[in-house]
This record gives sequence, structure tokens and C-alpha cells, in this order.
Amino acid sequence: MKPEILLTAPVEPRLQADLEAVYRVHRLWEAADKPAFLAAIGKGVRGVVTRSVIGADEALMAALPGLEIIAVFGVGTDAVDLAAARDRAVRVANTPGVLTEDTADYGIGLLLALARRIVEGDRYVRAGKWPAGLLANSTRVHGKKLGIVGLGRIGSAVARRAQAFGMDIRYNGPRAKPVSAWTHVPDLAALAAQVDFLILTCPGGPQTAGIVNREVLAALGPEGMLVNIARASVIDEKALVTALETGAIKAAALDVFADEPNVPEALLAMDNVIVEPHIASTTVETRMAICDLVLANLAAHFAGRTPPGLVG
Ligand code: 8YV
Repeated sequence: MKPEILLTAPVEPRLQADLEAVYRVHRLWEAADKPAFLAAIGKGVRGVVTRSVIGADEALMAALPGLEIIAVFGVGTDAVDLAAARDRAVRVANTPGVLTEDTADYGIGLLLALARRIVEGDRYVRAGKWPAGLLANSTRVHGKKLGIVGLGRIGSAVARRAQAFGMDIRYNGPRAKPVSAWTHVPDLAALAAQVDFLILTCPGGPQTAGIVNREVLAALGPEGMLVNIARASVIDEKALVTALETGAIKAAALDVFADEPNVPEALLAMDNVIVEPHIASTTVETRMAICDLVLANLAAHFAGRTPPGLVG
């Protein structure tokens, strides 16, 4: 008998096919009446596969009394109720490591695009504005100061790349990481005041909710730029919109939003904002590696072994 799993949302078609070969897969997003669907199939489900922005809340776990493992497609576990999973002895596994380098490449890409007006330049040419005059000058990146919020795997990979641009790298996070050559600034507003660019690479969740607030944005200042490849929850969005509208900061590049795929109108209306559809890890290579690790996590669990991406 194939173990039963619940897929909360569409994932890579390859992963859906691979899952279906090994498991009996129930597709939650296709159910018109989700509570009725869960009531009908919930008892048999032993595993959940979910996207990191969708996660799994306590209500879902309660509807699946035989649940053993939640396998996250991605690295973020902020949308999984980890305490509820612990209480129910449900394992949580994610896909760390495989998306680090692509996400860091992309973060640096956004930083360059923002400072050097690359996206704006493209819009400028397509809109036929070039013959009427030059695009406004951009901002130099090399040799500038970069503040990294969260020096984990991805933050460190961003730092290594930024080093090649001769940047002065400082970081904020709960602990100094003495193995790194970079400067730890324990206070986020102090870090923002010191740097030209702030890039967010920390996990989401309650510990980082709203830490980039009005004070931090004011400290970043009218020439400062912000890149977010972490989670929207890290920024106080209202404060960000105001800071961008009033010139309290110069510009922002955002890959993540609170209510994806919906992006606030206020942000869409601003030329000094780059908006992206959460694509930091979406290279073919990384997506296939994420698929492999989701499958490996499930296979290990159902074979009685420890999933390689076990959280905690
Ligand atoms: C994924 C991410 O694209 O891994 C994460 O936590 O945010 C992204 O890399 C996305 O969440 C896939 O579900």
C-alpha cells in the first residue's frame, strides 16, 4: 500500500509526478470544500508536502490525526506551526543548502539592478524615452558599505559575493559569528545608519517580524537602498511604503510579499521599487535539487531513517 500524502499546493510538475509514483497523493488546492475534503481523506494521511510560503498550521495538523511528517518545498519554515508539530510529534523537514548559492546570486543581482537602475533602464528604452534624454544617473555599488540582516547560509553567500565587489560588509543577527571576517553590529538601526545598502537574508517568523521598522528605514537614510530576499514579514510594510514615498530611503527591491501573489498597489506605482515574483531560488538546477531533497526527506522518513533535511 502506498503511503498517503497531502499536497497543499502545486509544486514542480516533476515532483508531482515523482510523488504520485510512490505515494497516494491528495491535492488539497483542488478541493472546492477543503474542510469536507480533509474530513473525508484526513485519517489516512501520513505526510504533508507544502510550499514554504504556505506551510501548515495547527488546524491542518488537527485534521490529519495520523500525520507523521511535513515536508517543506523550500527552506523557510516560518509558515509551519513548529510548536504544534512538536506537540504532535510530527517531523518537519525542509530543503536547506540546495538553494543557498542561487538565492545569493539573485540577491546580488537585485542589488545591482536597483543601484544601477537596470530594470528602470529597460522600461525607459521600451517606453521610447531614450531619444528625449538620458536616464538619471545611478549609484555605484563597488566599494560601498553593505549591511546583511541574517548571516546564515544565504547571508554568508551574499557576503562572499559582495567581497568580490570590494564592499565593506557588516551584519546584524542575534549572535556574532567569529568565523566570519565581517563586522557584527548588534543593533539593526545602528547597522542601517552605517551602510549604503541593506539586504535581508534572515528567516521569517515571530523573531524577525517587523524588525525593519520606521526607525531602521530612517537610519538607512535618503541615499540608502533596501533589498528583501527573506520574507515580507521582516519589514513593516506601511513604514516601507511611507519611507519610499517620502524619500526617507531611496529605493527598494522586493522578491517577497505578505500576500503573494498580490503586491500592494502603492509599491507597483513607484519607479524606485523593483518588484519580483518570489524567484530567488527558481533556477532549473535548484528547483530540481529541491524536488530531490523533498523526495529524499519523505523516503528516509517512510524507511524509518532520519530525513536529511530534518528541522531542529
Ligand atoms: C521558494 C523560499 O521559492 O525556500 C524558501 O523558503 O522562499 C523560496 O526559495 C518557495 O518558497 C517555494 O515554496
